[in-house]
Amino acid sequence: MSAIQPSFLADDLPDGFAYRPGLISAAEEGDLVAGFARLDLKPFEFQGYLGNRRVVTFGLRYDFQAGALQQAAPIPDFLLPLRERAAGFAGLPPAALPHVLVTEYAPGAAIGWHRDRPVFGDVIGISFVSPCRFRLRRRAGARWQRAAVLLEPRSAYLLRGEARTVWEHSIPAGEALRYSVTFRSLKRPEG
Ligand SMILES: O=C(O)CCC(=O)C(=O)O
Repeated sequence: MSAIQPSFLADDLPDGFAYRPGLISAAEEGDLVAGFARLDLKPFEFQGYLGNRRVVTFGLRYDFQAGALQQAAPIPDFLLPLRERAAGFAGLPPAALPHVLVTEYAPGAAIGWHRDRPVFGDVIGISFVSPCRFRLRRRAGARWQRAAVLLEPRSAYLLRGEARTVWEHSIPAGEALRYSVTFRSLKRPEG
């Protein structure tokens, strides 16, 4: 495997980004990956374009055409212990994470620069099978300020605060299969 090193320096850490290696054990990872293989994953579709990753959403789903959240199939039982773990990492009750997205990145699949939809609040991502480079950037005048971190299998990251609302993130195409599970809370009403 090529040496991808975490490149955060203390000053570079986006405010609101947290990383936890080893959120789950290798045995738990194996069971979850076996569960992913039974899911009805479909190519990610955005405004008529098909992405090269496959996804399935549970709980609540963001409908890109309607621009709104809609009810999706209930979160499968086998994902509930993982949701508890993700919620504990983020300091939230599990019920505060009503949305879950399972993504399969085949070799060569990537996700481009984006911020998650504003209807969502905190974002917790858990990585499976192989590592990837998680890149972050934000505008700094005419330039981009950039940071990157290695996401190891079985690790979790949290996007909250500026890391969530100001910084964009992306994952370049990898050489090996990777899965991720993304839990999202809902944005709290202003006030
Ligand atoms: O695979 C990941 O961990 C990132 C997923 C992501 O950024 C997204 O689905 O918006």
